Amino acid sequence: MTTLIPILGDQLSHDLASLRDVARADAVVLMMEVAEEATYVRHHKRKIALILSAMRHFADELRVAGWTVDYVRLDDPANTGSFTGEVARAADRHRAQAIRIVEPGEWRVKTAIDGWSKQVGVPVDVLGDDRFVCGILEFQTWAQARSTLVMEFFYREMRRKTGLLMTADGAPEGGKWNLDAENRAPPKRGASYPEPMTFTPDPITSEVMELVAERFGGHFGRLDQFALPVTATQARLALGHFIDTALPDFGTYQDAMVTGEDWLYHSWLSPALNLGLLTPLEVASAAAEAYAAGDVPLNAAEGFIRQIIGWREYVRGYYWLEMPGVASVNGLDATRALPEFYWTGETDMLCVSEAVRNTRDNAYAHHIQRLMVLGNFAMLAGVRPQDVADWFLVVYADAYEWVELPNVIAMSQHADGGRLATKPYAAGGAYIDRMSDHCAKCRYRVKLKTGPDACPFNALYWDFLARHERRFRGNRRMANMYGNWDRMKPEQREAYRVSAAAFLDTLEPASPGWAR
Ligand code: FAD
Ligand code: DLZ
Repeated sequence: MTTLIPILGDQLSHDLASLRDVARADAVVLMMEVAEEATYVRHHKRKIALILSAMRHFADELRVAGWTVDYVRLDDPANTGSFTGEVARAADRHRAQAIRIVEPGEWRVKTAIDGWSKQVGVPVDVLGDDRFVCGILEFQTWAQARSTLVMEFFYREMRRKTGLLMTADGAPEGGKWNLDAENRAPPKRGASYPEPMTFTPDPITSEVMELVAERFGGHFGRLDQFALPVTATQARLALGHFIDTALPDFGTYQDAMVTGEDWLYHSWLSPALNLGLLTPLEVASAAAEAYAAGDVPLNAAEGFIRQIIGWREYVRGYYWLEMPGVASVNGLDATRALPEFYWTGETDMLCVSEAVRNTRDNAYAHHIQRLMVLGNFAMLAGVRPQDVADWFLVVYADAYEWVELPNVIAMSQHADGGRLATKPYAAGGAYIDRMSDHCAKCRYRVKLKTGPDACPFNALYWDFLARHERRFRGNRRMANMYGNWDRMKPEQREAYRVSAAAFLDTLEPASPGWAR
């Protein structure tokens, strides 16, 4: 009896559940390069190249490990272009009597898989993805017992579950669960930043890059200067390099932004993590070990581990809890089209143009660029959350809907009515000025509140609060902001609103065809 084991492009882990407890002689692993995955949104060229190269490397590794791998290439003339079409063809080719697959990372793909047993005529066994620390049902049980989904409490459960940064008597290392208060320093003047580890494309990656240039040349982003890890071995080297060179300062400067510095002390490990080249536990454990060895301070190790076993696991749980509804929510009734400069980078706001440049050149931007610049601007300007979500899904090498959608719709756009975040991540120019060196170099003047030379974030911020006053005035966490608004003279309030309207009028909507 032949069991067909489809492995999707973000399931590149040798310890994948579907590869366990099955005799290699009775199984065929199916890997499929399909056009639909590259075009359901028009992914960044670098992201497509990363996934195809990592898939080809992984298939070779599986063969060396003794698996029979049926690998369908994108340029195979018989390729149907979709997972369902390729699974049906392969089931036929191998006379498969069973299909086993690990649950996918996207609702769209889950819906397709749910139809396979009927369409293909073979029973399908869908296994849980135990590469995550928290299972989908486990998160649902946790969520059901609560009225609000506070990440911090979920994170503590994950610390207890993994034992990471826990003392022998079950207390958090250092006495506190969360050291975020120590992790908000502005960038240090004249600091130098570690270079992330880069990997020169080998023949497999070079071949894929040519294919991507030919097939998807019109998609957003730069393809040259590809430097990402495409195998687990490379990803582990990158992890070790990050721990040695950047992790010690990761916590303190986690929220900083510096012109021309694309990674600062961030790890750039999300593309490899989300492909499955690294597991979250392996990455978080490496940080905990560096702390135990005295190589990194607690605020760095804790801050980093919280992102992995806290936020990353939490947004995945949230995605599967809230889908499919959360994909179409629009809690702030935002209707504006995404501005064209999200694709071209052509804006005088230096913080924005820098973040778009990083995005275009590297298929990357660090968290604060995503949240407090690109996401914040879109929310303040009232951009449709689904336009924003499409953009984020296209442009980042680490973007899969399970992690992208909650971060965009719920965290950055507050479009879910505050289920994930109790208060919107809204900020004016003063925040960006405090956390970056951008404003000093920007053509807009951050200290000016209104008028054509004022930083647009200033008027947009107050205009946002005014527009949503009914929704947010009663929010205790926003009382200070409305207190400030109330203390302003009516002329000042009016000037903010006029200035915001004048700026919003200048925004050119994105040309169609960039994302879909
Ligand atoms: P580091 O700063 O080094 O952090 C370490 C790791 O922690 C990351 O690699 C990542 O795995 C994890 N992490 C940190 N924050 C989050 C978070 N909020 N959610 C999930 N994991 C987190 N992350 C993605 O992996 N894919 C996305 O598509 C994505 N879209 C985002 C969209 C918006 C609007 C926002 C605000 C955040 C988004 N994030 C996304 C989360 C975060 O910004 C990225 O994980 C991080 O920037 C990746 O860079 P890094 O590996 O250098 O991260
Ligand atoms: C993103 C992506 C792309 C561009 N191409 C492929 C592909 O050709 N084959 C594949 O198996 N996976 C690809 N992926 C990743 C899938 O979109 C991802 O595995 C699913 O969305 C589930 O998360």
